[in-house]
Amino acid sequence: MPKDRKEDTVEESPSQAQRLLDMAFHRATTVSRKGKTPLDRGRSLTAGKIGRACGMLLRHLSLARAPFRRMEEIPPFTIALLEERLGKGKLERSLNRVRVAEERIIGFRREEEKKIPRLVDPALLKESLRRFYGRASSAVREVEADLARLEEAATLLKQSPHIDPAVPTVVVVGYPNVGKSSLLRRLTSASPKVASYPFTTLTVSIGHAEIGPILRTQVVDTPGMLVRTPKKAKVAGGPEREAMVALETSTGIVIFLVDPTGSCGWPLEDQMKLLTRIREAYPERRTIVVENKVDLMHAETGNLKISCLTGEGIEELTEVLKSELKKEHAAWREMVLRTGEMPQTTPEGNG
Ligand SMILES: Nc1nc2c(ncn2[C@@H]2O[C@H](COP(=O)(O)OP(=O)(O)OP(=O)(O)O)[C@@H](O)[C@H]2O)c(=O)[nH]1
Ligand SMILES: [Mg+2]
Repeated sequence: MPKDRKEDTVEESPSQAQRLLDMAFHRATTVSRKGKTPLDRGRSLTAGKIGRACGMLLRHLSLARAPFRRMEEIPPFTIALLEERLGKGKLERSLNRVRVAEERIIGFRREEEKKIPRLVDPALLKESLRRFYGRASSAVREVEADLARLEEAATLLKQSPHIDPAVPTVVVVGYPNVGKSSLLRRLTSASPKVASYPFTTLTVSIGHAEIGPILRTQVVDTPGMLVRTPKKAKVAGGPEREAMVALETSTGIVIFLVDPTGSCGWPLEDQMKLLTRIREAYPERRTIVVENKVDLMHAETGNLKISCLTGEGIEELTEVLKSELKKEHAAWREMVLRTGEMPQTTPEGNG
C-alpha cells in the first residue's frame, strides 16, 4: 500500500484516559441548574458540572487502585510474580502516581468551588469550568501509562495461581519433562496438562491434598528448570523464572523430581546439578529427591522411586510427605511457642 494513502489508515481508538475524560465530561452535561437568579443558576451549573466530573474521575481512578488496596493480603508469590512481570517497584509507583492524581483533582475542584460564589460574570464562570476540565485532563493524561499498568496488574492478579502462605506446602520442582505435572495429578485432584515435550507447564499450578496431620496441603507444580551458564541464565524465559519465584516465596517441603531414564531429554547428571544449586540456595528447606518413571528403569540409588504412569511408589511417597509435613508443622508450632509470633509464611494452626 502506498505510504501517502492516509485515508486508508485505521484510526486509533481513544486511550483509556481519553475515554475516562470523555465519559466524565459527558456526564457533567446532565447536571441541572438551580437558583432564583440567572447568576445563581450559572454558579450552580458550573459547580455542579465540576462536582459531577470530579466525582466520576475519582471513582474510576480509585477503582483502578482497588485490587491492590489490601496489599498485605496478596500472597508473597503473587507479589513477586507481579514484580517479575511488571518490573521491580513499578506497581507501587503507579499506585502512588494515581493516588496523587486523585488528590490533585480534588484540589482543583476545591479551588474552583472557592472562587465560584464570588464570580459575577458568566464568562468567568465558563472560564472556571474550562480551567477545571483542563487541569483535570492533564492530571489524568499524566497517569495514562500508570492506569494501563494497573489494568495489566489487575489481570495478572486475577489469573495468578494463589499459593497461600498460611497453608502447608509441597513444591514440586525439577528439569522439564520429568513428570512434575503427572505427579500433581497423582497427588491431588488437579489436572494440569501433561505432554511428552519439555516446557509443557508454563505457569505454576496448584492442587490440594489431604495429607498427614494437617487438614489441607497445597501441592505446587512448577515449570521445568534448567541449569544454565550464568550468561544463558540471564535470558532464561519467564516460566523458568516463575519456578524460581515459587521456590523463593513459598515455604514447606520441596520434592525434587528426577527422571533417571533420560527420557525427559536430559541426563541425570545435569538434573543433579540443579539439585545441588537448590540445596545451596535453600539449605534450610526440607528437600526430598524422588525418582520418577521407575516403570522404565530401576536403578539402585537409595532415593524414593515412583511411577506416575503406573502409580507405583505413590503410597510410599505420600507416607514420607505425611511424616515430613508433621516435622515441619512441629517445628512451626515450636517456633510460635518460643517467639509468641505467628510467622506470616508458615502454616496456620490447622493441624
Ligand atoms: N513411562 C513413564 N512416563 C511418564 C511418567 N510420568 C510422566 N511420564 C511422561 O513424561 C512426559 C512428561 O510428563 P509431564 O508430567 O508433562 O512432565 P513435567 O515435568 O510436568 O514437564 P514440563 O511441564 O514440561 O516441565 C509425559 O509424556 C508423561 O506421560 C512415568 O512414571 N513413567
Ligand atoms: Mg508440567
